[in-house]
Amino acid sequence: MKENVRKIILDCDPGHDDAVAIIMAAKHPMIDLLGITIVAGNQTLEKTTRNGLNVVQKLGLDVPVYAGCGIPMVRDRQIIADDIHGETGLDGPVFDPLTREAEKEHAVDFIIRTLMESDGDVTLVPTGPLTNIAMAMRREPRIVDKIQEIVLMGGAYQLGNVTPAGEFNIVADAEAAYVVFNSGRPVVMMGLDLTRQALCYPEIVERMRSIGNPASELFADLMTFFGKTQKAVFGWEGGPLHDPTCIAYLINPDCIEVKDMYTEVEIRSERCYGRTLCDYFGITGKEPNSKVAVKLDKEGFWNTVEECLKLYN
Ligand SMILES: [Ca+2]
Repeated sequence: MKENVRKIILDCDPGHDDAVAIIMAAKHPMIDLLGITIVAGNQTLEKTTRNGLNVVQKLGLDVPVYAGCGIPMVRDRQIIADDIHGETGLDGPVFDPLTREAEKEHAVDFIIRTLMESDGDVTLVPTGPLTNIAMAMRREPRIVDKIQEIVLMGGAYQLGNVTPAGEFNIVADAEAAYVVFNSGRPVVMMGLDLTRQALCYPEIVERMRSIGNPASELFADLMTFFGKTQKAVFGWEGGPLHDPTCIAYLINPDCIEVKDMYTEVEIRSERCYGRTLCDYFGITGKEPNSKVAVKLDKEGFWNTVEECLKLYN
């Protein structure tokens, strides 16, 4: 039984959907959440760190939180997604005054230390820009062979969301994404092609709220706000639950169909900067370096979300 437990580091930029990923990962018996590392993305590092701490404090989670990188590796300006996540980066729920603090150790150092001390059995789960992960790989290249798998949210083989070509997490630090996809370690990519199949409609919000515990209430408060901004920006009736698809894949891989593809990240183009070029048809003849998610079993996915929320009863 124990060998089915996945040790993970959740590297995130909370963020509404990141918050749900934290909720799902923290209590599930198949996941051993070693730490939460924070990166700038949906909001500034100061705000995303605060948001991560607010979530663990609210739910009384005994998991360390590490602040990481606040600016991308190469690009000059950090892009944020305040149109989607609001001024705080986690608008909607009301949190008590914050007393939880981030660990003293830098997120990049924690990632390196944890991997170097491991038996090669740690999976990285990045759900924000890939700055922390790429910085760790460059700072200590010996960690690369120690990574069991990288299950990330980012990219798209079809349509982007911050540019026609690009998805937010990759565009926010495409050089970092380039490093990660070229690392030689197996990457599982939950891109927009998949996450747009995970629209959290109002009836799903109510289904989860009716579980009636602190986690389900937080989920519902988060998704109610997220649904409003998604409708304003993209015209959808529900927000795509991007980041939690990574956690669902680890718990219930049958609910997500993946396809082997060679993927590289465009870093030189002006218009297509941050494009994930996923070779769906194998046109390049290059050996696949990624499993790209293509199809979501919606009922299986929502059942997994529900199962995770019920663990807080
Ligand atoms: Ca995120």
